[in-house]
Amino acid sequence: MPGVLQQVPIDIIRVFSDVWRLVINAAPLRAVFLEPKPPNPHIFSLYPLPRLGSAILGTILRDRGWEVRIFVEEVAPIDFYRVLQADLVGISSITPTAPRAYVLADEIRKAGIPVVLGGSHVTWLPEEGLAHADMVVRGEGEIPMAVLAAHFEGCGVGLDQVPGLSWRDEGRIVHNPLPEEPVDLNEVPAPDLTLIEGFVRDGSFSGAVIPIQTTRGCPHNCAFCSVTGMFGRKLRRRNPEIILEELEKYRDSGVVVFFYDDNFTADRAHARSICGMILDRGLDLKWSAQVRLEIAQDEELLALMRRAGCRTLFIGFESVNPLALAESGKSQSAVEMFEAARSIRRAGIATHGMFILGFDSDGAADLEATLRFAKRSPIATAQFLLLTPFPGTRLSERLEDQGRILTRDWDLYDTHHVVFSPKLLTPRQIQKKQVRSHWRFYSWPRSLLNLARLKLPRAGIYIYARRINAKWKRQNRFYLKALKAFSGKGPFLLNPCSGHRFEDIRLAAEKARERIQKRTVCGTSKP
Ligand code: B12
Repeated sequence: MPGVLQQVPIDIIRVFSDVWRLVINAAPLRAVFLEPKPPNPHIFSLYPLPRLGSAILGTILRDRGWEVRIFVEEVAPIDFYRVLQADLVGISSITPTAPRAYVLADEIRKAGIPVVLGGSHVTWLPEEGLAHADMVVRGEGEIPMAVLAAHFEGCGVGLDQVPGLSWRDEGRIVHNPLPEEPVDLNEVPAPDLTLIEGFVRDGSFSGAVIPIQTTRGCPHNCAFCSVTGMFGRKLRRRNPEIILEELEKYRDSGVVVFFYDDNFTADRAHARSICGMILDRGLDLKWSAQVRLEIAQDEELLALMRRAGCRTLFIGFESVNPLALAESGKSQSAVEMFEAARSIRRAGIATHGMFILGFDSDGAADLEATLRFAKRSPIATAQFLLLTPFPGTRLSERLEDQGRILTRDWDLYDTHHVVFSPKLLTPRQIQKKQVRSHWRFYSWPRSLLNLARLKLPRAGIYIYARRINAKWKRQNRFYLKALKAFSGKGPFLLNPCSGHRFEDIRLAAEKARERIQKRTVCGTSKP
């Protein structure tokens, strides 16, 4: 890792550390990584997908001789016996999973085990993370983790030498500078997914969705996205040879690959050479990827992608409201969006459309128009997400300045709860619209139509989406009731003009829950 070599002679430290551990005949150090589960179900719960962070960092430590185990809660439950035997516990968090990450960190720290937090939430709020953990890694974790490992291996590396680390030095919080250079992706080991508990079943990956990254960074800078802040605007590519080596591991294994790039075709030549190599080597793989709309104009590349195994493309359409599109920094029209979905379907690839509700220019009619578009266009599956001001984004800064953030209950930051004050609608109106959009997109007639057309996997997704929607509504019964009260329409008599903020909604929801539970105990109401 060239960036590190300029700051710490890592290779020398590593050799020294290996020899030292041999001399003292030390047992290997043990690390456990945790990826906490989100508080609410979402459409992807059908396919438990780990993020790559823990797997990559775990592989780096394993290559240094550590014993590593990774628990991704959506894949398998955490084995706390293993956790309590660890010399270091790393916890990966995004905003909606931060509260659970903190609960886990508090408990593990109580047992005297050092905890380091990382990921796209604590990167922006390291002080918050340090209230629960010993250390926080900001930004990319590869370089910091390698140096931190050397620290734990006892070879004289101080915490002050770990780039990107936030930590406490005699009670004072210190934020070490970030690595001088972003990590060279060709130096990062391919993540060993067998380190993830429960990901391999009976020695096989069959049926799993395999995450692979071919690029990092995004040249665009959408106001609501935290990727550029984390990974930079410069696109970094992995050498196609290395990617193919990774793909070869899954030859004939019946897996589906999901390319985790923010835009798989950001560099079309790169995407083309990966597809070409998949075909040249006769790899019979099925895969999906996230792309931007423009790719649909390149029919040749679409056809090549299809031949190389592409089955679904995930596209951020965001909205059909031109003002909302301008707000999100996307220059695309509804006609172009429709045409794009049609070209992709013509190429034999399905489109998963991602829409965002809640831009400042979004009125009820705009949200309705977006839903209608989604239903009429050749989009196979869709998600309607609420605009969410994730820490570290321009959107979050703007709404904060305007005093429009309603809550910092991070578990509500899952794009399925309204967490800020929309401009043209009430929180309840927009929340209702989001829930209804899913019901109407995944309606029974549309589900049955897929069944009738023998599109069985798609029909399965529709039925699953309906179940998830129903589960979400059940789990959020009190939240929805309180939201109603907040809008002056429910029995709780909260006056929305009296400066009540979102915390009141939570409080009202809690009270309602207690009241209903009491009634249930007395037998006056059904549970
Ligand atoms: C794949 C993916 C998914 C998958 C799998 C998700 C999962 N298991 O969480 C699916 C499609 C299900 C999904 C869903 C969602 N996602 Co998503 N997703 C991604 C994506 C595209 C790739 C993740 C990845 O593996 N990246 C590559 C690896 C290498 O990065 P990494 O895991 O962050 O790890 C690096 C650092 O963060 C750090 N690090 C990470 N963990 C740790 C731990 C330690 C101890 C240390 C030291 C360092 C460290 O070091 C790592 C190596 O450099 C990212 C965008 C992106 N480019 O990262 C969005 C992203 C993570 N998703 C995001 C969001 C908002 C969501 C959703 C809430 C909404 C949605 N879009 O549907 C849901 C919620 C899911 C959930 N778990 O609650 C946001 C998170 C923002 C935030 N602040 O929380 C991101 C960043 C996208 C964005 N546009 O901003 N997602």
